Amino acid sequence: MKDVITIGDAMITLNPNSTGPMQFVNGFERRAGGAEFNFAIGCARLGLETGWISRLGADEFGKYIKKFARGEGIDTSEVHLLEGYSTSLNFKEIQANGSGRTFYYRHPSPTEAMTPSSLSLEYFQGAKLFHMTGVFPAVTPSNVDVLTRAVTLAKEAGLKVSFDPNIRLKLWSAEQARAALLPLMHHVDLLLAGVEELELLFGTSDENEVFTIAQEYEIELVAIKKGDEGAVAWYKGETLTLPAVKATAVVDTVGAGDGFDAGLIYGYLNGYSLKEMLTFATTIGAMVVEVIGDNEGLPHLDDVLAKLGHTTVIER
Ligand code: KDG
Repeated sequence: MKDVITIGDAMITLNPNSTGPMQFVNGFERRAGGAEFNFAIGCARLGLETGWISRLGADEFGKYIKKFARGEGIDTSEVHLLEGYSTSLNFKEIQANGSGRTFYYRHPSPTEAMTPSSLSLEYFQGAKLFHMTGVFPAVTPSNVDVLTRAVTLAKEAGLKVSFDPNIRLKLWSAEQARAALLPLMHHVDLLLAGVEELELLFGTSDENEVFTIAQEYEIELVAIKKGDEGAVAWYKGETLTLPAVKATAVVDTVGAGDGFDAGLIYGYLNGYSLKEMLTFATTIGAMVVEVIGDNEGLPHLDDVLAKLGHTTVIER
């Protein structure tokens, strides 16, 4: 029985082997990434039974990504390799401080072959939570209808719905994002967003205003991710602000938000208190930025428990 289901594109990620402007990078390492794919890996490493719905090209890269997901223990029965499509690519630029830019080669994305009827109610039945992000509908306009169908099926099957807007302005405009994402907000139980995304969606990132808007949408939990300033969350009438967990070294910030989401949802599904949930999520976010790659730093459950001082690691 699955705990968590998500839907999204995945890409071969080309990680630069030197920092600085991408046009001067001479070598890249082949890895894999994609917001929802990273999230699925994060959940699986924490021990959640995770299903990922996607389409990849029937090429060497598609085969690699599907095997990678399977190797992480993710259910890939709804990941199909399609002839006539190339698996998407993502070239990364990384600055010396770990921040960076992304250069996508994902048009057309194999996920554009999906239609609402590609989804079945059975796949959602028995699961606990459906996680969606703003990347999947941004990749191709027809994915908005697919996502709407997915969230409708999830609700019909009684799942909670979590949503990370993950707004990528390289993929669509702010207006397009608002038009597609705001109608989905009525289905959302957990909103996990960055400050700029809240500004873009709601016209404010003021915490009290955001929490009031969330109540109008009947959202149960809101977590605002503030990067190195930590996070603030609101749940069952309680508001909590936590400082960022200090990373030993910030080498690559991509994927931290996906790790945060996986951690928060792990805590939510395991009945954690707000403080425990947010601590777990921010700790994972900090662990991700210490490792190069979009998902290589996503920890296993034991690693997080050790980092939080709940267990000890025997190294030799
Ligand atoms: O959240 C991490 C993702 O941003 C990265 O793995 C790939 O940019 C990406 C995307 O659009 O999914």
